[in-house]
Amino acid sequence: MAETVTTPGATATPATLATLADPEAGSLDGLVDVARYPIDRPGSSSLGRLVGRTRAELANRGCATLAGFLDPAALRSLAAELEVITRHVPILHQEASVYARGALETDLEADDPRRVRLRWHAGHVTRDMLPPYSIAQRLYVSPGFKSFVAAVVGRPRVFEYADPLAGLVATVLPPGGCYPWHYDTNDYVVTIVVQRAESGGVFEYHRDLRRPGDENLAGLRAVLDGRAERPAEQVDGAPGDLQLFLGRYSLHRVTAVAGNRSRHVLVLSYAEQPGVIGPVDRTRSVYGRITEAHLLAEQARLADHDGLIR
Ligand SMILES: O=C(O)CCC(=O)C(=O)O
Repeated sequence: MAETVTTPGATATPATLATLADPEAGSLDGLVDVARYPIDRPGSSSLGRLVGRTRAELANRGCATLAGFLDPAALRSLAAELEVITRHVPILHQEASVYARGALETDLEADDPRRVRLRWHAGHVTRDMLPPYSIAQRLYVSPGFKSFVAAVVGRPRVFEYADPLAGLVATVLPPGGCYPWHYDTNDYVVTIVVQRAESGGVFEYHRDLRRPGDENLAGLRAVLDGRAERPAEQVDGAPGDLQLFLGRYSLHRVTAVAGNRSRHVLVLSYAEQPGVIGPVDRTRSVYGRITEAHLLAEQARLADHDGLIR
């Protein structure tokens, strides 16, 4: 007889439970086109070849695209889920620098390009808005998916964020919306296009504009002034495509959305250590709000501060 778990008003079978986010289960079947992208076959030569190809593309272009990564039915469910949730998402008009770290900018010279404030016009479906049965949550916690990301970025393991808002978000760009030039706080980010704009809404980047130990302020100034040495690279992914991108060193943006349809992109971020919670100033600036976890993490960081800038 099938094992059952009784809840008020419902009887959940193991099959029902398997449709909830769970890092001990997390089957990829029905989420990812595993026939084309065999990330559910650890140790197989087909997965080894896929990892090798993706790593090479990331190394050559600073960005790798896996076309048609999501299973078509999962993509339809994800689009429908986001369509409902985005009705509750505040669309913010803000100004922030490429770091969105107001607290660190006040000590910089007035003409420092790191102080230049750019216009953001976007909303975010944050992780706390996504139910555990959503395709987004199930994919984010899946061990097979995390192992694949770790293998591609050359890390032994990657961890989910502990941040209640960031880590798993969907960017929502309404008609006229845009995401200006910025750097990410984490080394790499995984995105999945869910709904394209009618036109515009194109992802652009300047590969490795900064490097460890070199902020390249002249290069940043040139991009912000519209006189970059080389044109930005562009990626205009189709719904269901997965993109891996090195956003800590490559300055990037999304161009203004034209037409009547909003652009929705799922953004999955992983960290190299467990327990990562974003800083209060950046979280407030990007998402328009914070949580108690952000305040507690900030207090812990301050208590642990040795007086040096980090
Ligand atoms: O919406 C996108 O395509 C990318 C969003 C982005 O730039 C980011 O999350 O850092």
